[in-house]
Amino acid sequence: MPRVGVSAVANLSPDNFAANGVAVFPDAVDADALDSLRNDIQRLVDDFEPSGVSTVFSTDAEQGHARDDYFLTSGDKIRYFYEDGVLSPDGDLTVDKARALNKIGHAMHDLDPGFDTVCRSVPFRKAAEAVGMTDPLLLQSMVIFKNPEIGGEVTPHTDHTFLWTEPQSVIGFWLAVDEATQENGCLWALPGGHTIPVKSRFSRNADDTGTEMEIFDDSPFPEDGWVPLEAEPGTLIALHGTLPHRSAPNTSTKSRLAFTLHCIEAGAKWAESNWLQRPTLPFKGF
Ligand SMILES: O=C(O)CCC(=O)C(=O)O
Repeated sequence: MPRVGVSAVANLSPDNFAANGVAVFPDAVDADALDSLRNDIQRLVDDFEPSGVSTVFSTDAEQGHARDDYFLTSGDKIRYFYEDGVLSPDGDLTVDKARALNKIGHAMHDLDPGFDTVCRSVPFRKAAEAVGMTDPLLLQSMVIFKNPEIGGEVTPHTDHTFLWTEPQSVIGFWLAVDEATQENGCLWALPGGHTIPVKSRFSRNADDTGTEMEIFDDSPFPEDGWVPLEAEPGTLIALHGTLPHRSAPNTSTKSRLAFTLHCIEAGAKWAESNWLQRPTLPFKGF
């Protein structure tokens, strides 16, 4: 399998995307567009009313179904998801709402004009083109907070596991809004690892009441060859759907805000058993 080392991160250009499964676009989004995105994110955080959601996310076992439902019906909505451990047993927030958030998803790109503008802007469109997408559809958007001292780990995974098409077609576009470093939990990826056969598939269970993870291969991803994708604000990173990636918890005092957009090819079949369904919103392109 082709691999590059840490010192070769600079070679993760779109020209090598087929070999690496990851491409870095430095300075893709300019400072004004980033400021505007920051303002849009802040507006969503300000709009967020924790009271209803905290009931759904209470640790009470009876709330499990409501929690699954909140997630499973979020594909065509704008919804808020907490970090683990931020709720008391009664379902009350133990930290400020802005610090408690893990992410917002999953349809800002179609429901909110500010996010629509950024997602359908030249940098995302050109990046999709540069990594070989021919007829991309915008599938899901997420604000990923990774807040200081509370933002959790993202364990090694591939996006195809969660966003399954036949044939595989998903590509993730990850935008650094804040500087991302090893200190505050930057992305790590395994260049060339997209050639490893997919190990698992996450989907709705047979009676559509929750989700399940089907395991095809329970061996771990290789330990060697991972590279830290440290990124300045405005850097866009494209991740092939079968490319293993992960990030560490943010134990620092520095914020690591990121925004992601996942796209699929219009010609690929979107699985009906995928967790993400959009009954009220047909997929649209750029
Ligand atoms: O931002 C992160 O730390 C993880 C993002 C990720 O896994 C993804 O966009 O697929």
